[in-house]
Amino acid sequence: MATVRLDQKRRALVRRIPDSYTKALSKFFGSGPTDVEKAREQHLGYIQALERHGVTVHTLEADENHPDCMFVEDQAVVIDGYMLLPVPGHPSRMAEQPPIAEYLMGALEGVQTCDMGGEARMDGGDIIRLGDLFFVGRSTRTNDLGIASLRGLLDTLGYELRVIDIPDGALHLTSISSTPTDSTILVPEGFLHKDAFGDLPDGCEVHWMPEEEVYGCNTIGLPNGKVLMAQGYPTVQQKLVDLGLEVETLDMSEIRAADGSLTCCSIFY
Ligand code: CIR
Repeated sequence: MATVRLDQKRRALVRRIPDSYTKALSKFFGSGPTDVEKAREQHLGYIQALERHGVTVHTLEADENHPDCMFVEDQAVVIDGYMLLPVPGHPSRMAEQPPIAEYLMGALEGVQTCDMGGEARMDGGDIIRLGDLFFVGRSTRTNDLGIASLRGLLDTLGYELRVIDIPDGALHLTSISSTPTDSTILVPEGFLHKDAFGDLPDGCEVHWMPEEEVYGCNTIGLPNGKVLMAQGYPTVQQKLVDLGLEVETLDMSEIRAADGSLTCCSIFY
């Protein structure tokens, strides 16, 4: 999850892939997963990579009634000891949340939870964090009422929130960007205006990548200069190396086939 700072990335929650995964939603990167066993192998590789880099991973059981249940990022937003439970933006994904919320409430001692209500909608995949600055995508999954809920929480915490309109060709803000460090945004050409992120704090920078490497722009930055990214995006990989980061690449083909990126598969808490 992209809503904790790098130094807070010690524990992550993931969820197993159900047999029904071949029915997962897919409209952007992929035309739907076809090989559930391969997806599970790739998911295991992802978990092992997190563990190798010192992250303690807890795995929830799959839910056969919810083909997209492994994309836990969308279901809970953890920020500095608070947890916002969004109403997910796609009707088929609404009932995925209870076991995730229950686990996080148990694991996060004293966590303050905020529920979303009424017509507010949000997928956690529409949020990225750059240090103390937050960005949210206004997308087919996240509406203005959802954004207002998030803003309420961030106002309480004293953090700024900026809204970015997600173009038709993308699912979430995290589908087209990430913050591999607390001062770096990666984003592909061709999706957002050059000034979409506004003026950034001193020392922070947006790095524009080739449009065809959009999927590679979703990365997971970890403490001690480590970063995970998908295999097959050489310009993004070289950029990360040039930034002094130690890159590990993962085969994500069957996750991508369901429009899932790396960050979608975990919640850091
Ligand atoms: C969906 O369409 O909801 C899933 N197939 C993919 C969700 C990806 N999640 C994310 O970008 N945070």
